[in-house]
Amino acid sequence: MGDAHILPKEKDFQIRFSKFLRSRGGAYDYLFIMGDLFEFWFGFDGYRFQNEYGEVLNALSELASHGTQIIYLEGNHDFNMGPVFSRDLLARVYTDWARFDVDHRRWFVTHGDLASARGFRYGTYRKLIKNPLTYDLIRLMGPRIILKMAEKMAFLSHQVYHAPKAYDAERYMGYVRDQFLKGYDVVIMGHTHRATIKEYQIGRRSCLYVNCGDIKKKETYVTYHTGEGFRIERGI
Ligand SMILES: [Mn+2]
Repeated sequence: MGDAHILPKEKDFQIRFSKFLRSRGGAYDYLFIMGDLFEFWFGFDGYRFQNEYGEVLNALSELASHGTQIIYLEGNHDFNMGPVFSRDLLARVYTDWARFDVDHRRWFVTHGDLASARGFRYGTYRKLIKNPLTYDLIRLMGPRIILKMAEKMAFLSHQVYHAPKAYDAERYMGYVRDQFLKGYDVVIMGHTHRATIKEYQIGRRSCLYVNCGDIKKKETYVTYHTGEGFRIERGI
């Protein structure tokens, strides 16, 4: 699941979403959070985001204590998820992408912003933002200032990222195809907010593109069961 872009003020959704998470306690071995679960996150040591997202974090913590391993793929609204996610929720956090070998198939898992650069040198921009120096600067400013800034920027980022054609579908699918050509059998992404399961024939190999959609507005997510495969789920 991913791309909920939860705002601190959206307490009603947070309560509803938390109930959904709690209802899944013990149901899954793994929870892949595909990025951009929150509208803004920068992990400061010792800052636990309880005022902003406490309800959701407590529900995730309960899931983890029921034995679900959380895996977090950082999106373009997520920075330094480690302090809360790795430390408190014992999640495995990946900044760019990850490979998993599941039931004899190779999965490539990433948020998707790296795939959707619109002619703009997004990779360079991403490295500039997601680097230790920038993180030091953000730490210097501290959570109070940064969260205020993020609140002001939320509107702007919504215009940039959530415009109807904010991503280049052709480029995006080109990136997916590149992963198939590298030998991956399954490519799992988020970012587009469009839940998808689609098969591609690459030579003799049958490959699968999976997108979890968004769990807030469209209430879609994807499950995987050994022996059954992937399924788009609707409604939380
Ligand atoms: Mn995104």
